[in-house]
Amino acid sequence: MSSRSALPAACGILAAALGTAAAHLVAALTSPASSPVLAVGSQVIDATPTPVKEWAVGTFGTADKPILIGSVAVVSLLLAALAGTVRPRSRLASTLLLLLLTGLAGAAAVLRPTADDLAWLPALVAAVVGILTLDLLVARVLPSGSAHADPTHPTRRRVVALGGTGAAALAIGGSGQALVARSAPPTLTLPRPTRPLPALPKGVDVGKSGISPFVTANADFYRIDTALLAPRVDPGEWSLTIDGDVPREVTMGIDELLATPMVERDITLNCVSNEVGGPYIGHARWLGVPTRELLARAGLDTDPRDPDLQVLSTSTDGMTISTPLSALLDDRDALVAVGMNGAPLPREHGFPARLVTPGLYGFVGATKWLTRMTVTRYDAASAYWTDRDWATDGRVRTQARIDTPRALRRIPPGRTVIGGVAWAQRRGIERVDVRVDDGEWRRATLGTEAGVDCWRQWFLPWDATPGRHDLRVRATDGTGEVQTRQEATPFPSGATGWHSIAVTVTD
Ligand SMILES: Nc1nc2c(c(=O)[nH]1)N[C@H]1C(S)=C(S)[C@@H](COP(=O)(O)O)O[C@H]1N2
Ligand SMILES: [Mo]
Repeated sequence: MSSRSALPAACGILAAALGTAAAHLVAALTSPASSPVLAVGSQVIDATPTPVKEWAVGTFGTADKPILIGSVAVVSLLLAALAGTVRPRSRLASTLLLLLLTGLAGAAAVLRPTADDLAWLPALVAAVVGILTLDLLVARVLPSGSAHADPTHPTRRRVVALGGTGAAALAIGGSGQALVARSAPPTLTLPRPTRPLPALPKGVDVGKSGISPFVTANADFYRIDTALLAPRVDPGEWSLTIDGDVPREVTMGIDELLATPMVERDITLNCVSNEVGGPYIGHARWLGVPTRELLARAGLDTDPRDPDLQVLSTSTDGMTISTPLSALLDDRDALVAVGMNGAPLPREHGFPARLVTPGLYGFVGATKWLTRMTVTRYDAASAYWTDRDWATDGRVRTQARIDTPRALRRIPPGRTVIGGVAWAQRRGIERVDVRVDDGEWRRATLGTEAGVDCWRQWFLPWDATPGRHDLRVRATDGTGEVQTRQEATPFPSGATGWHSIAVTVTD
């Protein structure tokens, strides 16, 4: 870019930056999710075809969101630069471009499922501030009257105008961000369970370093959701409604939910998008009310055992998830959970209440920021992932993962430990076998069984000899079925295949 066009382009970028920053601040005060970059980002997430999303999660992992926001920002800045570049030739074209840009952001915000009455406001602020700033900058920075005058000598005036605009954008956008992150997070006091669980049996942790701890700390628990900004739900304003094909609709506030007898359950939760050997799994002790008891309050006390019936649950951020009605009525103790490892749910994990359904991947059973459960038929209403062609039968597949040694590591020769975790929720893990290169399958030692819905640690001592080795693992579930070696991608119903890694043993 020649310096001739660099100045107008810089004006465009800075004007858009100031507009966006002002919009972010206004959004922070009125409706945070309507901030232009967030609103556009959320629409892009929802509109992204499943294969592209799979590729993004597979390639960037949980960094996919910052990368998405960055891409939206880059594209917007390019358009803003263009608006600046055409400005000396056509004020109309430049203004129309900025209106297009902010109009898209406004439409994105207004069309969000959770849009509130003020969702349009931040985009309007962005448009007004952006257009006025561009006018002012152009008047100060570009030599008046002619687009062809030589703009290459940066005067003090130019530096002050451009630098000042940039600094203002940073300060205003920064205060908006500080406001969003501000106030003390809402919290609540958890009741004691009426049926507390005993402490975990000894030996669930086998005591070998490098293996994932049996209980995942809340701060280390994987997070998967479509929310660019984890909803901040005020428990005082929260409610849960059970409606649809039920004899009587019920709505309860947080106090009523917390006053309902609570149980504790040890449940391993994992994501259908997890690749073989992937990180999207964790284990927690959950505190909550069995969904069976909540559905009974709505008059559903027997399981119709009709596979066409679902519970369509809705999150405060508009996400919808389909769970087979049977899974919420049978004796597996699916929960509306409020506690996770002795603490209220962290905001990222669904505060104040979420579903947890043993044996089902999170995308069909673990609605966070839960606010509504609608009993209906699969053909009468479809959930977010269903519309994106994911399976509705989200039963967890049997999997084993090698945690130690780490893939592609160099380790010294001699006695070491191969170890990891294996899971097959609802069926349990009966055995795990490990194979080094083309050797025999050898049976690993298992951690104590804590229940069929819990993962199990496993390990096998290994006398490592110099050279490169392939390590492979497979689990057998509680029904005696060996984990299939057939490889399948996460889409549409969960990855299968054996986890294997390569390590180099030094001499
Ligand atoms: N509201 C909402 N709930 C959601 C999701 C979501 O995108 N939005 N994602 C689901 C998916 S795909 C998974 S795997 C689990 C993950 O729960 P976690 O983030 O607490 O580990 O939440 C489920 N609940
Ligand atoms: Mo998931």
